[in-house]
Order: sequence, then C-alpha cells, then structure tokens
Amino acid sequence: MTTTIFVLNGPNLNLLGMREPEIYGSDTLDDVAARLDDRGRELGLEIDLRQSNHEGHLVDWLHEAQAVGAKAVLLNAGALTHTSLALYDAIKSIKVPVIEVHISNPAAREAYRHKSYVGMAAKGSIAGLGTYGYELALEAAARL
Ligand code: CA2
Repeated sequence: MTTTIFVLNGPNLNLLGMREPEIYGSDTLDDVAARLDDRGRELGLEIDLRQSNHEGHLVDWLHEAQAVGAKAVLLNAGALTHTSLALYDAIKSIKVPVIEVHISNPAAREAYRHKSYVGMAAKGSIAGLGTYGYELALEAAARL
C-alpha cells in the first residue's frame, strides 16, 4: 500500500466555484486541491486529484487506484452517483476503500438524487458540508 490518496471528481465538477454558488459554494476545484495538498503534507499523504466528465475515466481510475496500491479513494462522482452501475461494480471490484463525498446534501434535494450507487458500494459517505467535506474525508482516509 502506498501513501497516495486518489481524489476523483465526476461530471461538471470542473465548473465548481463558477456556477450555482448558492448550492456548491465559491471554492474552485483548484482551491480544494490546494487545501488537500496542504493537509496531506501534514498527514504524510500524497494527493492525486483528478476530474473527468466521462464515466469510463472514473472506472479506469478506480482500477488504477487498486493497481498502484492507493491507500484510499475519495470519490465525488457528481450526477453519476445516482445512475452508474458501472461505478458500483468498479468500487466493488477493488479492495481500496472508497469514501463518497458530496458538497451538497443529495438526501435533502430532489428525489432523483436520493439513490446513490456509489454510496451502496462505498466504505462511508460525507455530504452536505460544502467543500470542507473533502478535507473531512481525507482525515478519515488517513485513519483507515
Ligand atoms: O453535491 C455534490 O457534490 C454532487 O455530487 C454534485 C453533483 C450532483 O449531481 C450530485 O447530486 C451532488 C453535480 C455536480 C455539478 O457540479 C457543478 C458545480 C458547480 C456548478 C455547476 C455544477
């Protein structure tokens, strides 16, 4: 096992901080990456943060996390959370623990956001605490 934490982000999260700040806040994904890098350094962990708008990239990166022996994956799959059996299968197929992260609280939003395929396969979930949730997930991952 390495000390690398994969932080995988799905569709539209490249727009973080630029649209819908009333729901997702004003931090960009680069801001999140910088904070995770800082905290990761303190914890002795290397952060590998990626974003893609394509489901298959996320599946490939979950497999890669297993292949390189990542310590954990923090996964905000965006809307794919609620639709992707492929992500469910990929999470189930690896031994690396996956922590589901959401900036908003999907359970308090539209009914179509209440089902989470990622959550059904993940070790745990953090939601509704803004981008701070990524740091909370990193703290949890450090203790796994
Ligand atoms: O709250 C979250 O982190 C979500 O994963 C965000 C997804 C949404 O579909 C999930 O239900 C909950 C949406 C990601 C879209 O990202 C944007 C960010 C800023 C502006 C526009 C879209």
